Amino acid sequence: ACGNSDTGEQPADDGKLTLGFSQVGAESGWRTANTNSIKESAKEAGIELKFDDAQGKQENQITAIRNYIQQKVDVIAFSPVVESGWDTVLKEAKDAGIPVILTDRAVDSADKSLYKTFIGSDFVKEGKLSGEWLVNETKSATGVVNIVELQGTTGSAPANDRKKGFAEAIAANPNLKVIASQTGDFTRAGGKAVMEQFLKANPKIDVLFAHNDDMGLGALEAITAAGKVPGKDIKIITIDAVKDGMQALADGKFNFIAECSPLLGPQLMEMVKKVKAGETIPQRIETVETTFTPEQAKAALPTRKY
Ligand code: GYE
Repeated sequence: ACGNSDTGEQPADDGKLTLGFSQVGAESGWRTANTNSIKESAKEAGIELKFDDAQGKQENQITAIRNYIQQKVDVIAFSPVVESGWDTVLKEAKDAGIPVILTDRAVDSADKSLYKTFIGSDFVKEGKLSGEWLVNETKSATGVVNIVELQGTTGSAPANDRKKGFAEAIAANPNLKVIASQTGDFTRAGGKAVMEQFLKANPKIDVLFAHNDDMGLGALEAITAAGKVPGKDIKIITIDAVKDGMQALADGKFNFIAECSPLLGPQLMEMVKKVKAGETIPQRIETVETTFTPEQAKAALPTRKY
């Protein structure tokens, strides 16, 4: 960072790069692992990190980004809670000459010059892989298969894209029907509360598709309380593959998980350095990930880092 700071803070004039990062919040196990990854890798890379937790609110993220612009950080990175509504603040950063990197979630801005790159998963693919597993699992089923869906945070890229990918995949079998779909906001409490309503309103639920592990874990409580056996009476598909989710899968309470890696820190720090050095970087950096069955979860758990 350079120049005088009028915020009362000491400017970092030790030659260190300063990164301002605005995080979504602390809604899930995934998010905690993501925050840890960013903090640890900043330290390892010798980058000074200014970190803000927006508590799930877009307006808090916009405020944090404006503060980073004022503080003249070298690079701004953030995980946008929802997809739309970013053009104005992104233009402000661009006009101030501060490069922006998107991590984890995308924005829907038409002007791609507003950010340098987007590092993160292909959420449509995660939804598709989940749906394809179900199509294969139910290929010999004769009657209608009733599915309930717990969506992530309304308006967020992972909720929009996972829903889309799943719907596209299950269209392959007209017997697969989504009978209810609502947001559980990516939290355990949300997953539990919405699953309770689903169970009350629908006597026959065959499958739960939850947009993340945490909502699936919350739903487990509702399912058990309703006297049903998770993983058997109701098959459960989730996304993320954090430790608690993997444990539920290994225990046979979940049936399938599409992985979404939260370990984005090292790539982010690498790109921060490249951007500052004036190197061109790819517009899109896609995270490599896999899927897990119960057997694969058992094998992977002992060395799972998050
Ligand atoms: O799947 C969920 C978290 O944006 C990929 O956000 C992330 C999602 C993740 O709350 O657990």
